[in-house]
Amino acid sequence: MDYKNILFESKNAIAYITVNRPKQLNALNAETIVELNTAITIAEKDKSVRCMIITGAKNKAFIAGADIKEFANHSKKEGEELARKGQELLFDMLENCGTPSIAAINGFALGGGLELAMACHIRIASDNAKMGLPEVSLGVIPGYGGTQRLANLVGKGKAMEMITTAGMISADEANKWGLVNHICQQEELIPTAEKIASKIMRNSPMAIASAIKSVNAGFKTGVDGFEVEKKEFGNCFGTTEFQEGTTAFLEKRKPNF
Ligand code: DAK
Repeated sequence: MDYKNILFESKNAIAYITVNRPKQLNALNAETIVELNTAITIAEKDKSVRCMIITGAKNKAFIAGADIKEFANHSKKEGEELARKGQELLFDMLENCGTPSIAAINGFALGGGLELAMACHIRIASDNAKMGLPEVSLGVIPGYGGTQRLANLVGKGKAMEMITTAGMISADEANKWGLVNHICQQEELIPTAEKIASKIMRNSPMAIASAIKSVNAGFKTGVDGFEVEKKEFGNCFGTTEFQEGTTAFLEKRKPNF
């Protein structure tokens, strides 16, 4: 598969997905969204891939938002359709993907860029990173799930402030607010993501996928997260991974998932 806007490689059970438009600070255009969807779908289907790390090329930006040149001329109807399609194609599918994803935020993560990071399961940032949802400064609102996911992550009050001021926050503030889980120096960003990935990869992929589904269920309107958890818990029983996990414990050895 040839990609124009992203780099995609799998190594040691990790899929590395890098948005590669550094001249535009890795701004997300429609083609990039389709390529990301393709890469994530391939990574999810590949059972040898146990974790994804998503980042931006070079050291200035993770993703500086949706490509402003591209979305400047949409009509009202097109806007709603594109938001719906984009959310389904990339942001929702990434959040609901059974393979865990880590956003390695290596610089500006703005607008659609922060929305993509928020759709990942875990976020870490380099200490130079800056994050914000500046959409209202352009006369739009976050359209890729940002109003919902930011409020879920940092609480309604802080989300309201970030969205209505259109301001940026530092990596340090993002860490204090719970928007990112860890911060580190830029050269440590990918190694830190890999360390988290290696911890994840010791565990049962099937149970991880069930856990992701259960956690996400609690944030969906009209879905009872506790019910989903009970069902997913039950589904784990009788699986070879559950057998391996419990047998390994009783035999005092590491499980081989
Ligand atoms: N789109 C297109 N090009 C961008 C860009 C963006 N978002 N961000 C940066 N660039 C380009 C710049 O135009 C510049 O290109 P040249 O002029 O060199 O050709 C190059 O990247 C370098 O940028 P700067 O020269 O501006 O670099 P600085 O260091 O001076 O400033 C900056 C860095 C990140 C503060 C600045 O570039 C900036 O403010 N960028 C824009 C940030 C922003 O407002 N992003 C968009 C947020 S709104 C939708 C759903 C969702 C959305 C849209 C549509 N639909 C459903 C349709 C989401 C919208 C957003 O993301």
